[in-house]
Amino acid sequence: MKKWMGKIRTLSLFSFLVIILSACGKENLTALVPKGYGSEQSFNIILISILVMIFVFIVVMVIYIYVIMKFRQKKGQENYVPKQSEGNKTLEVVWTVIPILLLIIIAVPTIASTYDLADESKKEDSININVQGMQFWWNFKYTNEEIQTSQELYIPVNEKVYLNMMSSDVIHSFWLPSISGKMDVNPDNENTMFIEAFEEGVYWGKCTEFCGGDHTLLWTLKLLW
Ligand SMILES: [Cu+2]
Repeated sequence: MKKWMGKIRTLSLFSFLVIILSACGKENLTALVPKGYGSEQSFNIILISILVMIFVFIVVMVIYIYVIMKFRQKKGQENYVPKQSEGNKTLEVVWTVIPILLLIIIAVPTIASTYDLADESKKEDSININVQGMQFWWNFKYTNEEIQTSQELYIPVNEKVYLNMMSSDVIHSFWLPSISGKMDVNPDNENTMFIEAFEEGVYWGKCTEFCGGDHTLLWTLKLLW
């Protein structure tokens, strides 16, 4: 088989996979279309990180291509040794300081939103729900109302709702990708996080800890208004 035919076959296979896989997933089960407070914060940090990475990629590629073009060996220069730049203090300072600045650009919003999402100052005056993780389902107990639900969690729009989470067996991880970040649900200590949704709808949740054989089953959870 000719070489180019193999390349075309590989390319067709990958194009086919891209088309098929791009339709995967459920609506409201993605952190890339944020519809809640926590997921919006995560999404903004993802965007900042991608922009920083694109900036680094472009700068590196421009320098790389420029150096390849400008400093390639010319005819008659086989034994020519160009001026060596090792130990150049200015260059070393520049390529140490630039990554530090880029990391600060990512770190500041990340740390700010980590503290923001851990804020419990409004917990007392908000709806509190005790979440119990089990193999393989979730139980929701509204602490101020005499209501319990399982698998379906109902909350109001644009209001912070605090989830006090514990597991009755193994470690689970509670995640509503469109609404919030993840939180581990442990058997021996209570973890708290708040969720706030911006739009009415049905959202889906996942346990992201491999909590047992049936981990992949049943793990859909609805948020209804
Ligand atoms: Cu689980």
